Amino acid sequence: MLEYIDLRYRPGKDDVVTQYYAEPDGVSFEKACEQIAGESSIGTWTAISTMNEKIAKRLKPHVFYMDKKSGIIKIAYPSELFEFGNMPDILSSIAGNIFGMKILKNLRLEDISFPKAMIRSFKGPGFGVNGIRKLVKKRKSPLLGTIVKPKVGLDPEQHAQVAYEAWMGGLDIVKDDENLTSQRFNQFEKRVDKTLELRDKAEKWTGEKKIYMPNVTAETNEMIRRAEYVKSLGGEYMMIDILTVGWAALQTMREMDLGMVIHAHRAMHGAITKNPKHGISMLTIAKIARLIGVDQLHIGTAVGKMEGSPAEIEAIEDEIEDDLIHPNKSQHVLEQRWQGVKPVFAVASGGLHPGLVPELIDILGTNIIAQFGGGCHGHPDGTRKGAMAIRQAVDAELKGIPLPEYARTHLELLKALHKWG
Ligand code: CAP
Ligand code: MG
Repeated sequence: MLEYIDLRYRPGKDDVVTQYYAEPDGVSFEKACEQIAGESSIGTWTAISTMNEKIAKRLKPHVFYMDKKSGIIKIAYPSELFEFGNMPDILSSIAGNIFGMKILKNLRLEDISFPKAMIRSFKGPGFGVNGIRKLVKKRKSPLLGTIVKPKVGLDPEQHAQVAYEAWMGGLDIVKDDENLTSQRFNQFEKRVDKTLELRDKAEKWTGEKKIYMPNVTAETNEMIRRAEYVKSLGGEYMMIDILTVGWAALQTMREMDLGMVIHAHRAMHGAITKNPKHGISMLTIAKIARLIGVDQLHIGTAVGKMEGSPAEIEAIEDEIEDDLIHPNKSQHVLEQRWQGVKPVFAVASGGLHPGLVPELIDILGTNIIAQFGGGCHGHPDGTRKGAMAIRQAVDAELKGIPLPEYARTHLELLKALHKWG
């Protein structure tokens, strides 16, 4: 009989460590812990004749912490259990069958910590925060962007024109929406041609670096083809809906080493992260995305239309940006030493408008990419003025001037505040 619970065990440097929240259904908490540890590693529902002491000794996990009251369990898995550099394999173990076991009412993977050697088996971000700041030529202030709206519906010319207006109004970045790929009325290649053409024009007129992030999300080979197309036209970025394409596809895009920045949109994360008792935390998803190697990741806004408490979002931001070893600083559940893996740029997007800028910067700081969709194109005087209002709000905040005061001499901001508060 295998026994996984060992509260005296201390995780070693080669262990993968996970933290779960678990609610048993009809069994004791101890039994639930045993089953979670077993099903996610070498066990099954009953003792088996094919198991032997040798396998068990080498590969068995240890439940080294459990607290019935809070439902928290921590498990250390020997890293030999997993194929390095293979994220689907790792997740099929520690985030696989266990979510479907009848003996659990709820189960949530709250956090995960990877050992150094496993971290090294993934590429990590190619650019990271510093690489992107160098590319955009903005050293300190937040990078400002918009999402072309309506999400889907414009043709390539209209799309490019909206992008142009946003750049001319002062934004650094324009991106496609998560559900715009290559629709019949807005084909990928045509859109990229037109939009990059107007990007060049906007750069010429403004003297500023302008970024376009085309959504390459598709079947993997098609995604590669689209990314290569963007690169052939002088585009530096690709946007990927990382959860709908899947981790293996994302990993392929990173391993291709195209020398392009990867912007990670997290569409569908709510299906996995939203229930606080079940699923996988956004923190865990963010760690996996960083390990595979996205450069920018949507983490929520704390103040906008989407899910996520300020504390949770700050913790995720800290985690994806932490490239140093701060043994005591971590607010996270499990400490992970990233050892030189580049930090990821945090993207705040969803329901943002100029009036929310002070609160946003107060919570997340200035080392963020802030994106305004409706909060740009919904401006009473259109996209360009909307972009101007956003830039004015950020300028005011960086100068320490209250928005209503700054708006007295900045009409675009005044109109935005009037509309959205
Ligand atoms: C923002 C956005 C983003 C969501 C995603 C949108 O537009 O482009 O996809 O915010 O949320 O379509 O809604 P708005 P998250 O500025 O018009 O809201 O970053 O939390 O995953
Ligand atoms: Mg969107």
